[in-house]
Amino acid sequence: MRQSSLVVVANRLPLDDNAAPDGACEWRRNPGGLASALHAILAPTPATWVGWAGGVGRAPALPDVGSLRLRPVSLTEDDLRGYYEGFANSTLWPLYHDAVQQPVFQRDWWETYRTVNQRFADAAAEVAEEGAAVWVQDYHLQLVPRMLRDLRPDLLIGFFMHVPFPPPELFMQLPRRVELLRGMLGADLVGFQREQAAHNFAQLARKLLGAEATDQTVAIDGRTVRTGAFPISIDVAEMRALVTRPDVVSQAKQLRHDLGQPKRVLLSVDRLDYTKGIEHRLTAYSELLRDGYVKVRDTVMVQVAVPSRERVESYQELRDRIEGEVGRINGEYGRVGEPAIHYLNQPFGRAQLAALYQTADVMVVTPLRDGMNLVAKEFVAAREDGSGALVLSEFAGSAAELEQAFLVNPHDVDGLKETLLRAMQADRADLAARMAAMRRHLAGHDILVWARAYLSALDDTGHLATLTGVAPG
Ligand code: ADQ
Repeated sequence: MRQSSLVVVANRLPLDDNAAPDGACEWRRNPGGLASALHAILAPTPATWVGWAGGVGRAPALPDVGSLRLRPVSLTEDDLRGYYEGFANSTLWPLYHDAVQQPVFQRDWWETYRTVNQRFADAAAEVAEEGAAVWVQDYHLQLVPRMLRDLRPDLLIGFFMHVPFPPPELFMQLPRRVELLRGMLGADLVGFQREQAAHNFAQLARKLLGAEATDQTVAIDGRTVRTGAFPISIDVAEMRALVTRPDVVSQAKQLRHDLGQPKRVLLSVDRLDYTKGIEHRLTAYSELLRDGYVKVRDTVMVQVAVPSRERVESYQELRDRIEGEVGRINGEYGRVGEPAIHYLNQPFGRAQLAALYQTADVMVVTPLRDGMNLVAKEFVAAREDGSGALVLSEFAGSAAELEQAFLVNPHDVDGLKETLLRAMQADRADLAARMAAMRRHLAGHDILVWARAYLSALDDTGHLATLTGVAPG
């Protein structure tokens, strides 16, 4: 068994589902955001990624991707239901997003979640060399840090939560709250998107475990676990390279032509998820059409909603509701050849997404709650000419950084309508000043800065830096 000095453990492997039979495979740009986030740093580092390859049953052996080794973890149909669709995505996901959808507490899911977490921990323990750093990702694998510490006390263990970490009032609802908290506390460093999450975590450690905790450290079992905010970002250079490519520029022009050369294009790009606020947005837009503030010939809205978690009932219901509403709005306000909303329920390549971002005049990112939201950052990075407006929910982690966006509370539909109008009518100089400030921020806070900040905080002794060559910032 080949071992690595840096191991990433995440639910999914960063692969296409259908790697070519000759073994050639590309980085998977899956709609989940995590793979796109880690792509930039791992490519040049000799590391192993432990994760599920997709599909059920025995996982195939996978070839390396450049210097990255892939260690697949297999899941059965029952594992998928109990661990992935059940505990992770029907209990934790809604609860961590302000319970905007009622979390489901089904007792038999827990055992599967625990067993699958153990399988990931065992796989990580197997591929990590002596003293290696293991970086565990997200709410699917909250028990892994402790399991790994029990197996391999020599390891440096990091955990990063991509989604919000909720306040005690919500977390306390979880039947397995103590085990989940203890699981995370197996790490040396627990990272979050926002300071508030580290604060919530400290409060819970005090309340549930009687630990001594501040917003920076939790003392437990004679160890000190460090915590902190590490807001994730995107590969800014990649997006900038994409939008200057001649084929992408002409694709963007073609898109605008195909949309009927309207005065304004509003764009939203989301995973089809109830946390993304798609329904609130549609309500606001349809009322603007009804009240005559927006005319179909002048303005078009493009809603890209990439299919997600399609076997989970609440996602099927959401899709039906959204498609019903888009149909109603187009039926009522569209004309022949001129729909009010262009709805696309399909995945896009990176170049296509870049062209879409270039086509938009107003980017509408209005989740009800979101750990970060990379789409907002991708849009800003794509605006090489400094034009365009970003309407951004206060409840997205990115709002703390992109302060010059048109910030909005998406629950307040009247406020949302008013903000959409302000963004549509803003003058160019105002928009340019806002965009310039956001682009400056992003230029200094890209994915590499994020990864270096996290890894150098994890590796405060500098041990890992010598092993991997991932130099701290
Ligand atoms: P997500 O909830 O998936 O991520 P987000 O951060 O917006 O949300 O990332 C989505 C990614 O998927 C983006 O990179 C986007 O370009 C891509 N994408 C969207 N629609 C697509 C389409 N139709 N085709 C192809 N790609 C598409 C979770 C958390 C977020 C957190 C990220 C990273 O919920 O809050 O920002 O992880 O930590």
